[in-house]
Amino acid sequence: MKKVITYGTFDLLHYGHINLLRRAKALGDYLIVALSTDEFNWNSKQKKCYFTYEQRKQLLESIRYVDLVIPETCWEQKISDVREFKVDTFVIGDDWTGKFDFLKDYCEVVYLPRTPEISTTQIKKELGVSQSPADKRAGELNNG
Ligand code: C2G
Repeated sequence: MKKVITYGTFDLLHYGHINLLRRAKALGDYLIVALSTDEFNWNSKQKKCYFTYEQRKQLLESIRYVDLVIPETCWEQKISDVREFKVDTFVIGDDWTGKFDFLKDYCEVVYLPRTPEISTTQIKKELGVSQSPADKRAGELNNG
């Protein structure tokens, strides 16, 4: 069984996330999603999620491509995750290209093209939801 892992916040789940998860699953037989906890999002990504970890976990677990959801509590857990779950392939969007090449010593590393026109930050902005520092920065980058 070929095992794939990916990491993310997946807040306000949208079709860009689904496109990523569908393509990630197509690379193997079993897809693990390491879902950023509320604490990790706030402390390490300055992201304030609309949905709690438990709500985001429930949404991900209802997706046919997802086989297991585990918590992502820190940047440093990836190597131990790959080893513990005997992962063959690490997958993430190409906004992270190069950032996780160190995992090539442990598994295949694949950066997939993002779905360009949609993002949680954009949704929040268009709905007039108050933005966290990370949201503001992402918005500036998108408009840069
Ligand atoms: N994504 C995508 N297309 C979009 C939006 C997101 O392909 N329009 C992908 C991202 O590239 C990522 C996944 O969906 O692979 C989840 O995106 P986020 O929830 O924004 O996750 P991120 O904050 O990038 O967290 O340790 C890694 C981090 O936890 C990744």
